[in-house]
Amino acid sequence: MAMLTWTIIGLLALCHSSIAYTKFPPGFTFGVATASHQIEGAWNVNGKSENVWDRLSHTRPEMIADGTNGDIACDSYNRYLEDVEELEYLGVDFYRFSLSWARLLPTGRIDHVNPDGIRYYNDLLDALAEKNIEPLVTLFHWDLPQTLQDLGGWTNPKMIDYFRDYADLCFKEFGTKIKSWITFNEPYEICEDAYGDEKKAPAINSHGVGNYLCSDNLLKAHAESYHLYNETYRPVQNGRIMISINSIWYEPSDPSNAEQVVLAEVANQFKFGWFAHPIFTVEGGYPAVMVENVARQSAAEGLSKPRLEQFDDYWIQRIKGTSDFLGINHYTTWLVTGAGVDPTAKSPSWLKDIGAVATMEVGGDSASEWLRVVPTGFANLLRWCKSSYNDPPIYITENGFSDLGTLLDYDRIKYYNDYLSEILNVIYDDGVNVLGYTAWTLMDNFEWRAGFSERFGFYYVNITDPERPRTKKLSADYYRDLIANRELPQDKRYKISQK
Ligand code: GBH
Repeated sequence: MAMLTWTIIGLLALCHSSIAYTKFPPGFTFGVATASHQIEGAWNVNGKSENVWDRLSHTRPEMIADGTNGDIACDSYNRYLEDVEELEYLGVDFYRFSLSWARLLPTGRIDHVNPDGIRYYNDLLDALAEKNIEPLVTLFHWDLPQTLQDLGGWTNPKMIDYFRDYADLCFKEFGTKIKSWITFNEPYEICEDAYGDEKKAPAINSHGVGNYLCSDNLLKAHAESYHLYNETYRPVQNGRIMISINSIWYEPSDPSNAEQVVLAEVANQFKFGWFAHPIFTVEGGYPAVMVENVARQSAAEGLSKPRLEQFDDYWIQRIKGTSDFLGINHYTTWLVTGAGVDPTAKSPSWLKDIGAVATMEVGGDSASEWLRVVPTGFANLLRWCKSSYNDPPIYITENGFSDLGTLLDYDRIKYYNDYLSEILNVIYDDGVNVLGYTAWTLMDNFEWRAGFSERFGFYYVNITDPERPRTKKLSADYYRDLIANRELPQDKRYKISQK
């Protein structure tokens, strides 16, 4: 009997290990990401104007954890060839980086193009082409020209035209070299953290109001630049264009608690659905539950009009379907514990409008308070995206892990390994159409309000040395092996035991 039991356990173990996928499907591509303000430096050099992060870090340095700023950052403006060497070592198929609006258009508007900005990005693009690394380029990764912020930034409807003009310039100047575009990086962070709160520059903190003005304008600006590309540039340039939406994925703390299940879905609609629903669903527009909740709260506040209103039919149609792929930035999962107002919520606010309380007490930790290690949450998010958005083709446009900068970064390796393993699970078991993966990030860089205190890179950057030397971490070798073999590395030196 004992013998039989052991045989069965052995067989089960065998079966189990044979379903731990390690190989990526043919055609799956790998890249690594950065963003202009986090790496370039040269903040006031050769015609670049001030952006909202320059302004915040210079005038309110106490708002940056370690008092650093993006003045020099990784000095990629001068050292981009070192960046390209690192990319070559990793062996990536593509490099995701962003363009600095204030470097290209110092007034923010199209009236004056800065030739040095055009030159800089052409030099970078040529260096990438020489190494056969495809560019995946973000138009807006948070560094708004201060001139446009002075006019209200994303709360001003004129931003729809200004962004379209900026996109037009980029398509025209770089479109023969760039075949893959991302309009916005993480609209949630822009609207909620920067306008509805003070977690990001310009730190407007117009909670419950500015955040929704922002989303109205940002989604329209996205749609207008998509249509411009689609109608004017795509026929000759043959590229593709998408948006990258970020998630904190919410799960019920107790999956058998029906109220928590419903509230986790509400939270996901407020977070991911806020920007995904208008673009990726058949009906379009903001999620119904979001419109209803904000209307109910607004009425209770005695307002004659809700703080967020549904788009009219023209805009619902105009915004719908304006992304060739669903770009997902994903790092972590939080747990919904029940109904109510989160104790940290301001009034009014997006957080109060949700009407749910969440906790970060889940998974392993990282150097970032908000980032908990929950690989299964990634699989759940991806399955949810497949069913909520009609099985879209998906690119993971960011995923990564922070520590304090150690070179033997086993925790980062394990994070990548476990999250990538979940991607394989959903590809093979659930048919989720994930086509590519982007790791955040190439090298330690200016991590916004965390400064350089939280580090996400494959390369360590010494920011006390003017040469900004970069030192390879062990995770760089892990990612290089992964890409070379299109398979999760098994090598003992990474200290990961495959399932
Ligand atoms: C990405 O944002 C960015 O695109 C990238 O530039 C950045 O360097 C990278 O991730 C690493 O952070 O605890 O309530 O203050 C990730 C989005 C930003 C979501 C921080 C959670 C903190 C929430 N995350 N945010 S809170």
